[in-house]
Amino acid sequence: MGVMSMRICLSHLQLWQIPRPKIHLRKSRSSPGLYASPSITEYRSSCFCSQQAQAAARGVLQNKPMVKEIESVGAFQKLPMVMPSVDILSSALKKAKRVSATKGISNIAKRERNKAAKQLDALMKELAVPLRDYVANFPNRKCLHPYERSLTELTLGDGNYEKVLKNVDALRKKVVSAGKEHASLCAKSLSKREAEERLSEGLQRLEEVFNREGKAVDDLLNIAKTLRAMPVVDLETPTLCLVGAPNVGKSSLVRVISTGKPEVCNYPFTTRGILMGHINLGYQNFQITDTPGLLQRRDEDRNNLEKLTLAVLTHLPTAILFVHDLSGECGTSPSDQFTIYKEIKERFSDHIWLDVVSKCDLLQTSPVAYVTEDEDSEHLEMASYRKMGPDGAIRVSVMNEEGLNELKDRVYQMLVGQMDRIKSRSNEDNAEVAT
Ligand SMILES: Nc1nc2c(ncn2[C@@H]2O[C@H](COP(=O)(O)OP(=O)(O)OP(=O)(O)O)[C@@H](O)[C@H]2O)c(=O)[nH]1
Ligand SMILES: [Mg+2]
Repeated sequence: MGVMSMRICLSHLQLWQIPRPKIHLRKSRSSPGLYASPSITEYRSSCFCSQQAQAAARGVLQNKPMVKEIESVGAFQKLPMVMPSVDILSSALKKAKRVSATKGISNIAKRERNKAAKQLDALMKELAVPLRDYVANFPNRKCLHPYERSLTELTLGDGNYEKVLKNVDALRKKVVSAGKEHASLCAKSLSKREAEERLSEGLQRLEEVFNREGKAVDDLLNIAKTLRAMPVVDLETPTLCLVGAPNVGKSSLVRVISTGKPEVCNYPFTTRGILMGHINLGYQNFQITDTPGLLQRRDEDRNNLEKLTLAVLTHLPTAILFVHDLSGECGTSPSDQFTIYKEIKERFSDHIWLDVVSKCDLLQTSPVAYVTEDEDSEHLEMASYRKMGPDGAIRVSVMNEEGLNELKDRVYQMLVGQMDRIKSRSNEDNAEVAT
């Protein structure tokens, strides 16, 4: 298919970003349906019986996987809907207060203590059951696809996911214990008045417990919201990932090779998250991701934005479009970009790869030399890199449109190559299953 005849349209963009105060970021429309992945492995059945739920809950809390390792993504889109703690409490109180005494008890004191015990029991269950279900139905982080596991760590902080689930379960236990204690006191009341007083004490105590520690539920609600907003990626769809130092022109190229409109600005780390786009080429679907820039430094010193880029490259089968800016404009010297490039290339040597020298409108005479560059360097590879980029790199400019058609052609070839890899991998998997 000729590139000119291709209809490249980014029909959907999803962006997850680490917030930076004061800077307005455009967020594109989302339509998660477009990403429905046929390959998503169910990690839990839609109907969870109570025993299964409890077993799974124990698994989460003891950090033990209850099911086999999940090899696909999409878990965040299946997280249970969590109700705000105030809503759980007010709905539970309403339901509990509607509970009446068992029919046929004629003794007033007996009837009253029966009603009081039943109301407290109902309140305890109305509060505890949703908490138990949340703990059971949030997946064990160890069962997540490694990409989603990394996102959880980078977004929520290490261990916070489990910590919040533990707090929710601790609240559930306190509710159950307080509920049982007060229901049993009610059942022992000797008069109508005593039963009424014990009921009121019990309701108050359960309310206090829930109000004091209900924040755990709200924390869980926020976790679910954050995770659900993460970009959805389909592992069976070929994906192109733009990588390079900050400010080299990655997002500008995404805007050119698709109709996606990530923000472009002349400062580093404009892109603050993984932007996932969807490209339609004729009848074929491809994905494109724009990532935050990488600096030349050790992994331990990298910020979460850089870690996010590395998580994509490590865990998703993407083709890489590595962008080099030799113009001196981006703020990272060519020699530093060379070091980053060598490191990333070595680490991800098995990925389908294309090098692009960007902003070539600024390179028409000769590349701008950095004062820090050693012009007499004997390092030939480096010297050649400074002028031309890596061997085989194509030169492009979004300003004067130089090289863009070749770029689109090459991107298409890469994505088709990626598609072949996905197919042959899935054939191998099928063959393995058959033997
Ligand atoms: N002259 C020229 N400027 C360009 C070209 N491509 C991008 N730029 C400029 O370079 C700057 C950075 O572009 P972005 O596309 O935001 O770069 P990025 O790599 O996505 O940056 P981060 O998201 O911060 O890592 C912007 O000011 C662009 O206008 C080009 O081909 N020629
Ligand atoms: Mg960008």
